[in-house]
Amino acid sequence: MNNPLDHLESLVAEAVANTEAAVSADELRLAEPLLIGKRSPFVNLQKTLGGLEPEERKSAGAKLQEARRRVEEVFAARLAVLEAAEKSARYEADRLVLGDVVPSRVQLPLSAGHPGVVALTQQSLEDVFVGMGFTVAEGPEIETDWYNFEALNIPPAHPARGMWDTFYLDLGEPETVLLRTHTSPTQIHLMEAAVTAGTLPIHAVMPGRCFRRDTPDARHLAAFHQIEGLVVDRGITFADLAGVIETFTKAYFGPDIASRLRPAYFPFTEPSAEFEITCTICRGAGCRTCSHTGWIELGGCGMVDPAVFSAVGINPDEYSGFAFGFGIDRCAQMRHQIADMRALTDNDIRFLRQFS
Ligand code: FA5
Repeated sequence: MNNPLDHLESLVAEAVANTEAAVSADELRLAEPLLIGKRSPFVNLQKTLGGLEPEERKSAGAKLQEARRRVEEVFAARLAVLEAAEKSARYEADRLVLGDVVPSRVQLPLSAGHPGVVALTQQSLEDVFVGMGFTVAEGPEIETDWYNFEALNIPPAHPARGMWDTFYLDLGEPETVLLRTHTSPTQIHLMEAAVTAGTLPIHAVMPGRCFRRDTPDARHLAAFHQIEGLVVDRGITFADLAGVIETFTKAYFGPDIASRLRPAYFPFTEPSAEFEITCTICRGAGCRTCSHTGWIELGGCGMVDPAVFSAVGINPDEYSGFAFGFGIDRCAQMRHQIADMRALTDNDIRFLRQFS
């Protein structure tokens, strides 16, 4: 008896040719049952396999499935092409052309908008630090694992990775490309560039957007902003760091707001500290925003760990340095006494207008 799959290849070729000949997505969808669906030759052939010996039936079944899958792939690709072409044709047809828009005779008051409170805060922070002799630099929001973690002395599987709940991107090897969880990777870019160009020392601040899988609440957002600081020079000590933090706090928040450093742990600084200021909402009395402690954590800081210097090729016997990083949204919140940080992203015009 003839093998029922003798003509399989020509059936595939015919189905592919018919699929590719379709000129509209609707035409292709209508033809689906005949090409790959219930009324297709593949389904008819499947029924004829019952007469074969069990072993033969198994291999013929697999061949048939494979052939049908090939046609299904062509079908899906053709449908995607036709749908995309129809969509752009629709957009093109909807485009407004000169003459479609008739000038209104009603005079509307036009508002040009203005920078939001976070952008304004970033500008004032930059101004304070530029006034103290820092330059301003920026780094990418998408980083590799090396810049966000490894060069900062956080190797794969290190428990400190748990300090940052990361959004990974589906690019390259799994968990190698991510949305930066802090602005600290910009320190690495800056030090690498200074080593290459031979332009050490560094006195820079680096503002920018960061991303974490944090549940938004009164003090957290999933997309927020930090400003990083880095000083690398000969003879830098912890006293320089404490002096910069204190000078900044007084310059930005005013003389009645105190700052304090508390011992903390960051893998890329040693020793490390947390930098807190008096809660400006309750003036230290305790409220919901500061979890009734009277203090708000602005950020972290410490002396650059020698392991970080080694990762970028700076000799830790010759240079020392300090780094700090704190939340710009948190600063805006404290400066303007905003009880809940989520107000920054609510787009409520009555809230936004206050900061023009
Ligand atoms: C860091 O991100 C370290 N890179 C800071 C650092 C830099 C330490 C240099 C040492 C040397 P931390 O995870 O604590 O540390 O975040 C620092 C600050 O960013 C926080 O204190 C807070 O002000 C702000 N921040 C962190 N997560 C959020 C969030 N989800 N929403 C808003 N602000 C946040």
